[in-house]
Amino acid sequence: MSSETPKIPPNGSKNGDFRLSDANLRRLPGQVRQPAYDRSLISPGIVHLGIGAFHRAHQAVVIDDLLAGGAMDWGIVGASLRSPATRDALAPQDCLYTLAVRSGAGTEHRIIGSVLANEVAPEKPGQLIARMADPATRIVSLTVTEKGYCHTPQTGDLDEHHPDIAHDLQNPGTPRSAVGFLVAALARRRIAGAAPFTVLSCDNLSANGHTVGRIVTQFAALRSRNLAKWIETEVAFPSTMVDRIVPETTEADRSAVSSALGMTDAWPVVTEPFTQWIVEDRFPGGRPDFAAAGVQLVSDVTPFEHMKLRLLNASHSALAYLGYLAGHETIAATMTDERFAAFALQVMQNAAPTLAMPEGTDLAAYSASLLKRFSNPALHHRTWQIAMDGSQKLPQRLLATMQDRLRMGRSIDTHALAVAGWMRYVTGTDEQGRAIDVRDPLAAKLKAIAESTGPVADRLASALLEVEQIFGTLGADPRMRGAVTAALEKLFKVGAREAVRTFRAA
Ligand code: CS2
Repeated sequence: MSSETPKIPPNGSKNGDFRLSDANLRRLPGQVRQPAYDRSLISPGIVHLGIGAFHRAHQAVVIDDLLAGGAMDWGIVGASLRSPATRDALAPQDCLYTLAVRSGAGTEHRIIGSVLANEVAPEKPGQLIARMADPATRIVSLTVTEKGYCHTPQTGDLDEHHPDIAHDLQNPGTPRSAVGFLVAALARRRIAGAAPFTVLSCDNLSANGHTVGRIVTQFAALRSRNLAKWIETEVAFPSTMVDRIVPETTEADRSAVSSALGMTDAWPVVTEPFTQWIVEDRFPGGRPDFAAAGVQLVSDVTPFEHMKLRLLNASHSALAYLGYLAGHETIAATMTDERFAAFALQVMQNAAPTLAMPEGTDLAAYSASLLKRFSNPALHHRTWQIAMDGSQKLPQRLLATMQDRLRMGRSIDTHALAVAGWMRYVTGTDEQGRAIDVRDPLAAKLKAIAESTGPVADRLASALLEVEQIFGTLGADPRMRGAVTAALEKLFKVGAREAVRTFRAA
């Protein structure tokens, strides 16, 4: 989810005089797949909050398929809640962009046309609320990342003291947070006597639908009891499991894609061949025929969500912290060290007994496919990018599994090494003494803790385990303290590479 404005001249003069646009589609090389529908006939049915790379490589592609199948009133209006960069890059391109699917076998380019407009929330918050309040909007979906929910990850409750939440309660007509926008638009619909939209969270949160429903209702209750009641009874918040690896787009990606197109695309997205979307089928206001585009519709997404968070995202985070500390820039590079790959598999295998999957789910095959995906040499997925926002990610990725394993009387040593990797990482200094650019809403607090304890494993581990927003009651468990302290001691002593290489679970 890029935030930098791409350095592309507005006239696209890097690649001849052409810029990707509706008018220039006819100039594209034959092998570049194009929207198979007349874009001028499409109208919006979805507002998407947080139009970053992930959305554009995942949900927007599904919608592109559905538009080609005739679902003409399900186009997307994207919204950025912070920066105008996406709008600035895509507006001169009629919101078209390239999906570049990369594997060892090469790259396939496809132009996606399902995004019809881009709102920039801070510029015109009222306009975004009006779009969401328009009865034509039947779904409001979100990819605002874990921290975008302004909640306490450990409990799933709204963080009433979050500065954006405090602001939005004071200024309900000009909100900043996703939650503030959802509640403002729902309130508008309620007053107008209109049916609500369905809220579709597509972030890697545990029980994402349930969680966003709870946060929205808690926020609404701070405004009006009746509004909260109406939301509770009328609004559907289906949970979803989303999966596609989408690294941040780089300058190199932009120029490679633009060369392949023979014209400039200021903001393509680059991804892997794999894509999966599992959605709970609760859409009182209607939905497109998702299944026609390969989306799996289920009545309860929880087991799949847990499987993905505890196998994919957990091992991803483990590789990110330990791989970064060992000097690896990308996940694929980390995976070339077979001890790291074995460690990632061990994280997955440790999570498996904590899952209750529907019959026929083959977790071993799923794990094997994850290892393959992580090893995709064509994806430049930085360990640093995945290491971001650990305070928001650890609970659902690693800690929930540890809690379950402790309950089952099993060892937590494998996960403890991953958590210790995070602790070592958030000290802000790497193994060579260089600064780490730690991005996390709690970065300052974590750094202050690390400075106060110094690099002393037992003191640092104890102090970090006391951060309740992250660890809850697990932090006080002596078995947790013991395992994490031992792992951190080892990390300080021998470094991440050696700690992983010599790791043997008890
Ligand atoms: C990654 C995810 O950045 C991260 O934290 O673990 O974005 C991951 O790539 C996706 O969830 C894959 O579906």
